[in-house]
Formats: sequence, structure tokens, C-alpha cells
Amino acid sequence: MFIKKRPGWALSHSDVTPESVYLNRRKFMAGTIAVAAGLSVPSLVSSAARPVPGEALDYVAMPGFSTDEEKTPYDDVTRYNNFYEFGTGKGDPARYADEMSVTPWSVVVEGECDKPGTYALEDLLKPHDYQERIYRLRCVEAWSMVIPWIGIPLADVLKQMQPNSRAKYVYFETLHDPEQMRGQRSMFSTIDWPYQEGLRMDEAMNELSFLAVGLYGKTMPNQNGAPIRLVLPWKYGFKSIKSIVRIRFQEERPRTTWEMLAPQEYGFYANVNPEVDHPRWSQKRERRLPSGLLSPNWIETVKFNGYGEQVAHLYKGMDLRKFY
Ligand SMILES: Nc1nc2c(c(=O)[nH]1)N[C@H]1C(S)=C(S)[C@@H](COP(=O)(O)O)O[C@H]1N2
Ligand SMILES: [Mo]
Repeated sequence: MFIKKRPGWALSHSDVTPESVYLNRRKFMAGTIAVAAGLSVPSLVSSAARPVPGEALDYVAMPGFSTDEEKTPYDDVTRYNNFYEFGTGKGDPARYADEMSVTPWSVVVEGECDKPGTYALEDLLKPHDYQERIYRLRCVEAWSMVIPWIGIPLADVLKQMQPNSRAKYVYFETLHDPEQMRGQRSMFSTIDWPYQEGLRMDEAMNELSFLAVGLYGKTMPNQNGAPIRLVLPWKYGFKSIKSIVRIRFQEERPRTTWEMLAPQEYGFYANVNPEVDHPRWSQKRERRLPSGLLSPNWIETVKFNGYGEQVAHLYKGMDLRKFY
């Protein structure tokens, strides 16, 4: 057992966030004052609620969606990253991701849905309360972390966009801006930018799928995918696309970045699976960070990264060796 599930009633929102009432009121007041002073405020409450980098976030802890394993320290979570838009070295994102500006930010919503359009990030986030979920993240490179994310269930955000009956898949895209992302300017890059990912609709609507806007109680550091990224804890890390600017509902399965790059090594599903090795290395074990040369901290990899109870039913009858 990796997840202790608590019934929804065990933790009422009002028990945990009395401060949110105060904070929201303060944000609203700030907007009102700006309007009264004749300043241009594109949309009253929302612009005031725009997340500021490094800002402490107000959230509800979700013990039913959290592991009590030891968390990976903040410094490892924010200095050992994969974000090829800023370089392929693990330290490159921490070094260069602040060259990207994340305010203002908007997300284009298109395809098979009733509410397409360009959404200001704050308008996407506004109707929802933030949750904290402490998830395991298992990279396909056989290392893993335990990260306390702050965000919103993906399903809640997608429902807002009202996908129609032709929406069988949902596609996500990262910002493409070589001026801000030095990895996209690199002559050595083999990736066909922008970074692209996708999910089957039922995977996207699963209760574990999460849109994160922060970690360790604060807004997302740029290197971890500010201002908004996916977190899919039962899949290899590369599915958890960062810095999202486009969401598209579609009938056909989207092609995804790593699948296009090396289809025999990386598949569309990419569910964590110790029984299916990567062609060049074993997936039976993983290094849980922090790990060093003398204490590599190897642990056994668990199928669906330990989240089988929540997601195994999505793949019933599918040959996971074929659909890796
Ligand atoms: N846009 C984009 N998203 C990305 C990546 C990337 O290179 N570009 N790397 C992926 C990989 S391989 C992993 S393991 C995780 C790492 O997330 P973290 O740096 O927050 O730990 O981000 C994923 N999302
Ligand atoms: Mo990864």
C-alpha cells in the first residue's frame, strides 16, 4: 500500500484554510482600489490573483493523495532537473530558466470543446482551490524524487473547457520562444520544438492527474515548469510537461516529443513499469534522490509507480509491453 486514502469528509476545507478568506478578500480589495484610481485592470479579481514568482500559496493538504515517504529536499528538487528548453545538463534549468518570463501567461484552448479561447492563467485558476499533493516522480532515467506539489486536479480545469464527445485525447504544448529558452536556440538540439505531450481523455480525467502551480508551498520555480505544468505520478517524468501554453482536445492520438525522437525507446503511455526495461537499461530499480556515489540509495521500482489502485483499471486488457 502506497496511498492511504482518507474519505473526503475527513478533511473539510474550512478546517484548514481560514486564512484563504482573508487573502482572497485582500486580493479583491487591491483590484477595487486600482479601478477606483482609474488604473487599467484587464479583469478585476483575476489580475489581482495572478501568481507572483516565489509567493507563498494558500492550499489545502490532501493526505489521501500524499505519500508519507521522506520528501526530497527543496535544493535537489530545484537543482537537478530535466527541462531541455534550457539545456540537457541537470544543472542547466536552475542556471538558465530565469531567462524565461512567466508573467503575464496565457493558455490557448482549442479543438473539440465548447469553450475554446485564449485564457489568462489567472482565469483558468480562479475558480479553484489549491491542493497540496505529495507525489513520487519517477524519471525514465531511473531516478526518483518525492515532491510536495501545489495545484489543481487536471479534470477540474479541463471540465471548465467543456470537451465534447469527439474529444478522445488531450494534447499539451510548452512555450516555444528561442529568445527566452536557450536550449531551443542550440544547434545541437535534436528536439523538434515545442515540447509536446498528450493523454487519453480517461487518463487526463483520472483523480491523480494534477496541474501544478507550485511546490514546497510556493509558486513554481521556473526550472520546475513555471507557471503551470502537468504532474502524472504513475507515468515516467517526461509525460509531466512543463510551462504549458496550449491545450487541445482531439479525436486522434497526439504524437509526443519523446515518442517522435525515439519511438522504440519511449512510448505514448509511458506508465512506470519495472517489467518492461528500457532498451538500454533496466527499469527494475531507481535511485531515490538525494543519492550520492557512496550512497546511491537504490530502491525497487513499483508498477504504476505505486499508484496501481488508482490507475490500473485504465489499462485493463492492454498489453503493456506493446503499449509502453
Ligand atoms: N517542456 C518540458 N517538459 C518536461 C521536460 C522537458 O525537457 N521539457 N522534461 C521532462 C522530464 S524527462 C522529467 S523527469 C520532468 C522533470 O521535472 P522536474 O525537473 O520538476 O523534476 O519534467 C518533464 N517535463
Ligand atoms: Mo525524465
